Amino acid sequence: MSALNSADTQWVSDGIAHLSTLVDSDLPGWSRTGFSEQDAAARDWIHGQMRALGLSVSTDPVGNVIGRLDGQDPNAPDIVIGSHSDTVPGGGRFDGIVGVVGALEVIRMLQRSDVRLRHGLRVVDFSNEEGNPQGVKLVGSRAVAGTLGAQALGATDDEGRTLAELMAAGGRSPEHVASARWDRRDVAAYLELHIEQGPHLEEAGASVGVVTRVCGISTFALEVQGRRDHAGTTPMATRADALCCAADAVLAVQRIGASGTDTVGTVGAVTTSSPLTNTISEDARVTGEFRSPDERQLHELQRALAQTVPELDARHRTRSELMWKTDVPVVMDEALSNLAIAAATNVGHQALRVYSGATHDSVEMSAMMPSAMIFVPSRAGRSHCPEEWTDLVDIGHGVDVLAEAVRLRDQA
Ligand code: HGY
Ligand code: MN
Ligand code: MN
Ligand code: MN
Repeated sequence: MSALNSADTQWVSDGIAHLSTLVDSDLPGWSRTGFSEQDAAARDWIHGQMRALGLSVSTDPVGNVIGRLDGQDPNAPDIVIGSHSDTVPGGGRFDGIVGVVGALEVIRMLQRSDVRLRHGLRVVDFSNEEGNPQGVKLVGSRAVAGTLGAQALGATDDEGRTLAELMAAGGRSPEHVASARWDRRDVAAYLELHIEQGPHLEEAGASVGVVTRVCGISTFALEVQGRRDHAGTTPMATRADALCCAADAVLAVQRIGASGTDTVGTVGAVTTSSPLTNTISEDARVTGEFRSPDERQLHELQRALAQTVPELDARHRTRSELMWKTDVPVVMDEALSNLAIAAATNVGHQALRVYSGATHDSVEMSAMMPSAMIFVPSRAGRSHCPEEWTDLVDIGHGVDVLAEAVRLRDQA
């Protein structure tokens, strides 16, 4: 049994509801993209909530909002909890947000229960976990881990705007990214509460999950070079139609993504510089990704697409170039995950071990300290869409487990 009283689910619900009003009404769903004015407003609100809870609060140069509750032992490294409050465009109300508001409620539970931790406790709302038009994910947690370098800050979108320019336009100071980096000697363990965003907990009837590993992601861009010709006069048998080659590549990604265990393949966009019906497309760009919880399988998927592209070029008389960026799967810390499972037991839940098909800030935190994740179910396994939903009672269970895991880790 835990020494902590249960989460105040009404307060958590009110917090989630308030954040769902800080969105871009021009976009569908609940949209609060990184470095937008809505993102800044949400981070200001979270900064204020942390201050109201008596935490020492700072917002770093990339927009991470960090609150800290002193521990009894000033020499003990901090325990870290948190997630992200930004969303994908057209996203939902719970992805990341449950972990941020839930972490604030953990502070309130400790205060209500008059429990004083030995370790300091940091609560973090990581900046821009979801990525941006420049294609860089986990921006805030990478800055904290020291892996947000010049190449990432210089990444450009289709109009040539860099990530650093996007950040500066959002009121951040990318030129000071180095000062966002934490010293790993100051932190002891990271615990993140997050919605599963998949179907496994709901299918198993489990109220709580503990994550074994976070999927690896291989992101690709396929540049296809065809030949510009007249659409009316060029025989079908002699064309070098870049868009037709791209279309075959899209279907190949779907086929290859379905070829392994727990593997997925997704195309985000197909673009061409000549979107004309009276001219055969001379170029096409296909962007997408493969994911797998298993690194060997992830490389298998990459190899399969790399082998398919020359066949497509032969069929369409095109020339293609395939470029990759791969983040390998990350295994969550075994001891901390076992502690999270014990915490779930203490508060009356049997946690199910599941892998995460989504990536998370815990990937970057894993490079700095032992990290573990607690999942709560997603209705119909849906996320990154307006239909994203998690019942408040499940969110409350997740917060109870997170709080108890903090208490257990503090005593470890
Ligand atoms: O892509 C992801 O899995 C994360 O939600 N950004
Ligand atoms: Mn998320
Ligand atoms: Mn997400
Ligand atoms: Mn994520």
